[in-house]
Amino acid sequence: MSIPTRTVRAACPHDCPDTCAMQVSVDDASGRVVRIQGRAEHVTTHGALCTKVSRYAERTYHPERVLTPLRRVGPKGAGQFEPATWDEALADIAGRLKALAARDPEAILPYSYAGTMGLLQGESMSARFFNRLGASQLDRTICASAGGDALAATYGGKVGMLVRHFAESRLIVIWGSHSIASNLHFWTFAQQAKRAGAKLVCIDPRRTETADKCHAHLQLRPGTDGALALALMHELVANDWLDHDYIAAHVDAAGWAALRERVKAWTPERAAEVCGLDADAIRALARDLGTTPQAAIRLNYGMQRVRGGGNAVRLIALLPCLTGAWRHRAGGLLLSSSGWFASVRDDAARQRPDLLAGRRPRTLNMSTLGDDLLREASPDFGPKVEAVIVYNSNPVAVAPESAKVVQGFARDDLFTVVLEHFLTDTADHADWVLPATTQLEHLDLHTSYGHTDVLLNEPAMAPLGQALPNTEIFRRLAAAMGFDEPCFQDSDETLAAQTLRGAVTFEALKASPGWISLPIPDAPFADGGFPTADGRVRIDVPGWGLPDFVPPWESVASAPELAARYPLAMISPPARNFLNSTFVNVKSLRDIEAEPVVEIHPDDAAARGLHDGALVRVFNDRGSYHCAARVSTRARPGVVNGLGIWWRKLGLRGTNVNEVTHQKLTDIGQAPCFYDVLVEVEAAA
Ligand SMILES: Nc1nc2c(c(=O)[nH]1)N[C@H]1C(S)=C(S)[C@@H](COP(=O)(O)OP(=O)(O)OC[C@H]3O[C@@H](n4cnc5c(=O)[nH]c(N)nc54)[C@H](O)[C@@H]3O)O[C@H]1N2
Ligand SMILES: Nc1nc2c(c(=O)[nH]1)N[C@H]1C(S)=C(S)[C@@H](COP(=O)(O)OP(=O)(O)OC[C@H]3O[C@@H](n4cnc5c(=O)[nH]c(N)nc54)[C@H](O)[C@@H]3O)O[C@H]1N2
Ligand SMILES: [Mo]
Repeated sequence: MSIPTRTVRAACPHDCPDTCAMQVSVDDASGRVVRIQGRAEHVTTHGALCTKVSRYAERTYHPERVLTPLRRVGPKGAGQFEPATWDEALADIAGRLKALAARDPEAILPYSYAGTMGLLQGESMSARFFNRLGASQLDRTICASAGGDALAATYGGKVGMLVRHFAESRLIVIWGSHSIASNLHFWTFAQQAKRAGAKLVCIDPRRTETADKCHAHLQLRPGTDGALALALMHELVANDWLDHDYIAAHVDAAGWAALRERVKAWTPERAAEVCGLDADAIRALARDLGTTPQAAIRLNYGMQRVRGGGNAVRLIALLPCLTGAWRHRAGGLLLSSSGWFASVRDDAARQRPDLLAGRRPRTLNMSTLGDDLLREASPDFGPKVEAVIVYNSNPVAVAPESAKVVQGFARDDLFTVVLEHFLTDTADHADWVLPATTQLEHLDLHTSYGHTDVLLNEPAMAPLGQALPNTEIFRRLAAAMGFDEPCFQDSDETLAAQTLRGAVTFEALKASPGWISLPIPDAPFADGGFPTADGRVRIDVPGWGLPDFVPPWESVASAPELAARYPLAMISPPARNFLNSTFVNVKSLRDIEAEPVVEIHPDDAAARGLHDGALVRVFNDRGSYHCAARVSTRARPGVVNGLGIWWRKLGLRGTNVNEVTHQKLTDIGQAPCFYDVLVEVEAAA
């Protein structure tokens, strides 16, 4: 047996709060990666990887990896390509982009998200390229901007508790998160707390495996979290479970005086009606929050994918400020930790907004891609989108209202370039597919939105075939375009050095075990000091006013006429063994998920004559998709759970759950409302 002789420090690149520290073992003789493990010494990773990422080598060595540039030879969407050389690809792409840019560079749109969360293979050389070009800018809203903007307005930044301190909490409220599936390494700390006697409460319309393991589950209607938060405040006030000293010292006084009036009307009975909960369950939760020191909330992004998601986050974020839970390091709230990295990340040095040279291109919202690809030029829109360059994202599968997204990408007059590992649904629509490296094949740096460490990812193996890092692809494209600024020659090492500053430098990271923890106080807001202008938590936000309950776009209560035709609310949280649409093509993982499913409550199934396993059609005016019915009390009556996000071509009849989602946006942050949807379900013909 050959013994691996080399280990490489790595970081998990996926869009997940855990950002694990990994160790990659490489067989020295063959140069092949033979094993990927979690680093035992890294506190949050603690030696454990999820099922998906422990199979990362299977993904890298997948026989269907794209390993040469591919030129389209069939109709758009057919996925028919022929191999080409890099020189041919770059010359053709540069020629097309130059011609467009000569007319109007804003006709060119970058489209990317967090396929890798790496600071280098994400927005570094790519951002320089599009800034220099003067292309349209992209507002990256598809995941977290409702909650993120709300949190930043309330606390002054995307900051919160340190995740490891949840292990000491006495009460943990898991709010809008299926932690076991999507934040596994937080769950480990929650388990420690549970073993030490803590109470765990889950707030989720779906009875997830996480909910099963909590002491209480508030199975509310989707999009009603704001009403619940208002009723909790009502109870905190009514029972005087308030930390008056903390409020006086650290909370926006006028805002609280006004909000305190508003919550008077939000009795538990009123919220119970809106949320579909039992008023006593709301009272019990308020009592727990108001009387347990070391009460912690793990808020997550699942609850903000609805019209009122931003306001709900503003309200929930206030709860630990009213009870003074922040006084203890195991109390408070964590939605995102990404704001803690502001002092060590030099985004301007990495992305070079100065290359815009005074131009101010329009910004398009990535969540309305379907509409925007179908728009003609107009004075308020600007030029028609004539080219899209996609990297680190699979919009045909993940963007809302797929029918329009597909129709847009099918346009014969749209020039599409996709940097990818695989022929995804989006790559199938490309004029050119360019082979990108995976995390095992390139250098990168990572910060996190769930913990507070900066991680190093060293390349473990040579790139397969002709694959290149995103950075190198944009470097070569810049050269082909004739961009001669010296910053387009910066190597990945140079980019890495430019990216970090202050307490964490690239040199220090290279000399570290593979990560450096930010120096953050144990109980960061015990004495207030929120990163707002005056250090106080903000309730009344200029331009927004006081936070309030904002009802869903689509629900039985808020859209009764629509609900007469489409009576079921649908949410579409991720399937556990996929990461968004990544890993759907890894057979061992797809085999665990077996087929796309919609969970439906036994009463709703019976009313429609559906049995478990039946092939069903889920539909509304926007579209329909096929999947198997899973009759289960994991679904609330009146709510169906369409687990995502399948590749269309690997699902049933070439569609997925985003056929029925819409492009209306959240109250704050211009984000999509994936979990704010009405549908009907019927047996499929
Ligand atoms: N295995 C796995 N892990 C992932 C991902 C994945 O696809 N697969 N995705 C990653 C990404 S991109 C992200 S953004 C994070 C997301 O991580 P989280 O923010 O934790 O989101 P989800 O796990 O999607 O959890 C969403 C939960 O919210 C519930 N939910 C839906 N609507 C509502 C509502 O109106 N109110 C409340 N209270 N709950 C609601 C859903 O039923 C679901 O259980 O996870 C990351 N981790
Ligand atoms: N209905 C519904 N829709 C949703 C959601 C939902 O819960 N329900 N969740 C939403 C959320 S939270 C998010 S974050 C978005 C996610 O949407 P996306 O960001 O599009 O995420 P993925 O589907 O994982 O696609 C990422 C792609 O990037 C590629 N990739 C990975 N690394 C690299 C690299 O280094 N270079 C290049 N060139 N490519 C790379 C992968 O192969 C993969 O195809 O989806 C959203 N869509
Ligand atoms: Mo996300």
